[in-house]
Amino acid sequence: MAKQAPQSDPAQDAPRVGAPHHAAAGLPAVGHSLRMAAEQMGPRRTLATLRKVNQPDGFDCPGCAWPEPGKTHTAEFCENGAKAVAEEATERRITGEFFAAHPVAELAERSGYWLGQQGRLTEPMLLDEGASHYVPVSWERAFEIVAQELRALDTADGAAFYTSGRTSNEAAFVYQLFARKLGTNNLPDCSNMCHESSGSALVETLGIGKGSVHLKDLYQADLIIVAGQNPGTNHPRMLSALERAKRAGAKVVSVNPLPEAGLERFKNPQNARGLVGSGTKLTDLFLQIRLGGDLALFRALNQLVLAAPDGVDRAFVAEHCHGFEEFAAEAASTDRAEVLAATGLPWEQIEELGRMVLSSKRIIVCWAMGLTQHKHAVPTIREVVNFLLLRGNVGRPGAGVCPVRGHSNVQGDRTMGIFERPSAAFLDALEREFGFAPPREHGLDTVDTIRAMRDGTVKVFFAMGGNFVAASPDTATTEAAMRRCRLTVHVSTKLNRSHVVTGARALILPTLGRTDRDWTAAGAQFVSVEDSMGMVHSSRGGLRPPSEELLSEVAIVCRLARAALGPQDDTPWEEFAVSYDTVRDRISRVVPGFEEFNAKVRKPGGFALPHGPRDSRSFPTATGKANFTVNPLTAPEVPAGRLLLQTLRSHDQYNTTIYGLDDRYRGITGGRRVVLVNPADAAELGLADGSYVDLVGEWRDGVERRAPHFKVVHYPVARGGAASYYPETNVLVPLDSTADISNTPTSKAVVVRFEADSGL
Ligand SMILES: Nc1nc2c(c(=O)[nH]1)N[C@H]1C(S)=C(S)[C@@H](COP(=O)(O)OP(=O)(O)OC[C@H]3O[C@@H](n4cnc5c(=O)[nH]c(N)nc54)[C@H](O)[C@@H]3O)O[C@H]1N2
Ligand SMILES: Nc1nc2c(c(=O)[nH]1)N[C@H]1C(S)=C(S)[C@@H](COP(=O)(O)OP(=O)(O)OC[C@H]3O[C@@H](n4cnc5c(=O)[nH]c(N)nc54)[C@H](O)[C@@H]3O)O[C@H]1N2
Ligand SMILES: [Mo]
Repeated sequence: MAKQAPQSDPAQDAPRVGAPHHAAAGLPAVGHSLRMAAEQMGPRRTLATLRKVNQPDGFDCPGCAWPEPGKTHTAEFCENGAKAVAEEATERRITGEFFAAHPVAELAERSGYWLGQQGRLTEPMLLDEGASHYVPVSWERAFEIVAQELRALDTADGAAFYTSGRTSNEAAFVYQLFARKLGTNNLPDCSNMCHESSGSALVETLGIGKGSVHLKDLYQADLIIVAGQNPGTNHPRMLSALERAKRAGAKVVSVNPLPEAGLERFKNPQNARGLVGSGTKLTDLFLQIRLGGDLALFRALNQLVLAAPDGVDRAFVAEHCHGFEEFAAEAASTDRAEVLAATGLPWEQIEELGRMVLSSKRIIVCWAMGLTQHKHAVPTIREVVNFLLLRGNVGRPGAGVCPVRGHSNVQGDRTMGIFERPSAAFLDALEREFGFAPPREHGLDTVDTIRAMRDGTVKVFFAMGGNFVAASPDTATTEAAMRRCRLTVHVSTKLNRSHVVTGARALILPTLGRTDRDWTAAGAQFVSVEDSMGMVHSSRGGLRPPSEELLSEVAIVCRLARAALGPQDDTPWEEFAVSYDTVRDRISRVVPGFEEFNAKVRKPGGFALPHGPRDSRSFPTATGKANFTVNPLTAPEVPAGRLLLQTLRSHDQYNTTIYGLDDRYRGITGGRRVVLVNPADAAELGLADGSYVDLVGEWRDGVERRAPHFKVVHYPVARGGAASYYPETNVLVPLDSTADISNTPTSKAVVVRFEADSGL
C-alpha cells in the first residue's frame, strides 16, 4: 500500500503529553489566539480584522456556524474563530514563482500543515497534461479549459461539482444553477460527510432538516443535553450561551466518551471573572458513554418516560404526532442488559438523567459528529426526536432539536440547492424562474462521487472550496480516484493536498475569502450566510485582497458558466457577476423564506427563515404530522482484541487545515500522531503509555488500511473505544463503511487492531 504524505511533518511530530485540562477558554485562550493571529497578520491588521468579526458592518466568522447573539459585543469571536480568520487574512503569499520552484511531485510529499502555511493563493494556475509544474494561466484560458473538458463528456453526469460549506448563499445559488443548466445534479458537498444523518432523520420525522431552536431558546431551557459534540474546541461561542443558560437555571448534561474540558468548566474571556477566576461549571451530569451507545441511551430514556405516570405529553402526541403506538411498543420492550452493554453506563446514571428529564418542562438536545458519523446515525437521531416528541419538546420556547452545524455556511448552501437529491418543489421553482428543464434524476453524493471517479464515470471534478482528498474517507482509494480524472479544478483560498493529487490536468482558481473586500464594476458587494439556527445575515469583508488577480466565487462561477454554456444561454451571468443584488432577486423568487431578500438582508442582524415545526407546530412530513419512528436497538460490534476508533478534531485545526501541533485542552502538545486509549484497555492489549504502534483498520473487504507510527496515550476515554485525529486517520475509514440512509462515512466507528510500529 502506498504511504500517504502525513498531515504534519514527521520530523516535527513528537507529541508530548501532559494532564488534560478541566476548563476551557479564559486568559490563555485569548493570548494564544492573538499570538497566532499576529504571527500571520502582524499587529495592526490583527486588530483591524478581529474588530470586524461578526459585527453588523463586518464579516461572518469563517470558523463555525454558531449564531451571533443579537446584541453585539466589542469582540464577538473566540479563540478558534480568531485562528480561522488569521489563517485567511495572513500576509503570506503564494505566487507563480513558488510553483516554478516546487514541482507537484515534491509538493505531494509535503504535509498538509506545510502546504497551508505557505500563504494565500494569488493567481490562477494550470497543471497541464504530463507537466511537472503548475504554471500561471489567464482566467479566460482557465475557463476555456474547463469548458472544453465539460464539452468532451458524453453526458453532464460525467462531471461532479463539490462544495465545502464556506461558500456564500449567492455563490452557492449560481453554482447549483450552472450545474443544473449543464444537466447534472451531481452536487456532492461536505454535508454528506457531516450532518447528512441529521438532515435525513429530521426531514423524515419533523419535515425539515434543520434545527428548531434559536439562541433565546437555550436561555429558556430547563435541560440541555449535549451529545457527541465538543463545543470548547469546535463551537467555543456556544459555551457563552451555555453559561447564560445555566445562570437562568438550566441544567446541562454532556454525553461523550471523552471528558471534554470545554464542557466541564468555562472561563468566559469576555468578563473579568472568566479571565482570572475559576469560571462556570457547565456540566451537571456527565455520561461517559461508549462510542455508538447513544441510540441505546435514548431508547432507555424513552422507556423511563413512557413508564412514568405523567411522562408523556398526551395532548401533544394526540394532536401533532403519528406512529406513537408502534414506537411505544418497541421502546417499552427495551432490554436493560442490552442498554448497559451498548452504553457502558451504570443504570443509576441513566435513571438520574431520567429524573432530570421528568422534572424538566423544556428540553433541548444538541449534537454534532459524535452522533452523525456512525452506521446507525440516522436511527440514533430519530430516537432523539422520539425523545423530544414524547414530552412535547418541539415547537415551544426553550425546547427542540439543535444539530450544531460545522462550516459557517453549510446550512445556507443546502438551502440554496446544493444537494444531489433536490426536492421537486425546488426544481419546479428553478424551472419557472429560469425557463429551463433541470435534470430530475438524483445526482451523486460525496461517497458515490469517489466511486464514480474510481470507476471512470466521473471525469471532471470541480470543487468550490474544501480539501476533498484529505477530508474524504479511505485516502488511498480517494486519491487514486482523483488521479483517474481528466480534469480536477479547485476554487480555493489556500494551498492544500487536493491541489497536488490531481487528474490528468488540474487548475487552481484562487478566490476571495470572507475577510476580503469585494469590489465589482457595480461597487462594493456583500454576500450572505445562514447560521445553524436558520438566521440569514450579510457578510462584508474589509481587507485588501491578497492580489488584484483574485475573483470572487460568484464571479468565477458566472464566467465559467458563460464559457461552458455559450453566448446563447439566456441567464444574465455577466449581470450576476457584478451585482449580487440581482442574484438575490432570483433567490427571493426561488427559495421559500427569502421573499424581499435584498431588503431583509440589509437589516442589522438579518432575518429568520421560517421553520414550520418551531413556528406553528406544523410538520411538512409525508403524514402531515411529526412522526414517531421505530428504531431497533443496535450498537457497533467490536471483535476481541480490537478497539473502536473515532477520528476527531484537535484544538489546533480547522478540519483539514492544521494551525499548530497542540491540543491544549487534552494536554497534548507538539504532535498529532497520537491514539488515546483507556488504561484498562491498554493493559489488556499490551499497549504501554508512550509506546508507538501502527493502527490497522479492519473491514469486511479484507483490504489492509494502515496508519503507521502513532504514540499511545493513556487517557480517560470510555472503555472499548480509542480516539485519533482526522485527517491523519482517514486512510483507515473504508469508503463503503457508511451510515444507513445518509451514506455518511462512519468516521466515529472504525474497528482497529494495533501492530508493531513500522515507522513513517
Ligand atoms: N476550531 C474548529 N472548529 C470547528 C471545526 C474544526 O475542525 N476546528 N470543524 C467544524 C465542522 S465542519 C464541524 S462538523 C464541527 C464538528 O464539531 P464536533 O462534532 O464537536 O467535532 P469532533 O471533533 O468530530 O468531535 C466529536 C465529539 O463527539 C464525541 N463522540 C464521538 N463519538 C461519539 C459517540 O458515539 N457518542 C457520543 N455521545 N459522543 C461521541 C467525541 O468524543 C467528540 O467530543 O465543528 C466545526 N467547528
Ligand atoms: N475522518 C474524518 N473525516 C472527516 C470528518 C471527521 O470527523 N473525521 N469530518 C467531516 C466533516 S464534518 C467535514 S465538514 C468535512 C470537511 O471537508 P472540506 O470542507 O472539504 O474541508 P476543509 O478542510 O474545511 O477545507 C479547507 C480548504 O478550503 C479552502 N477554503 C477556505 N476558505 C475558503 C473560501 O472562502 N472559499 C473557497 N473557495 N475555499 C476556501 C482552503 O483552500 C482550505 O484548504 O470533512 C469530513 N471528514
Ligand atoms: Mo462538518
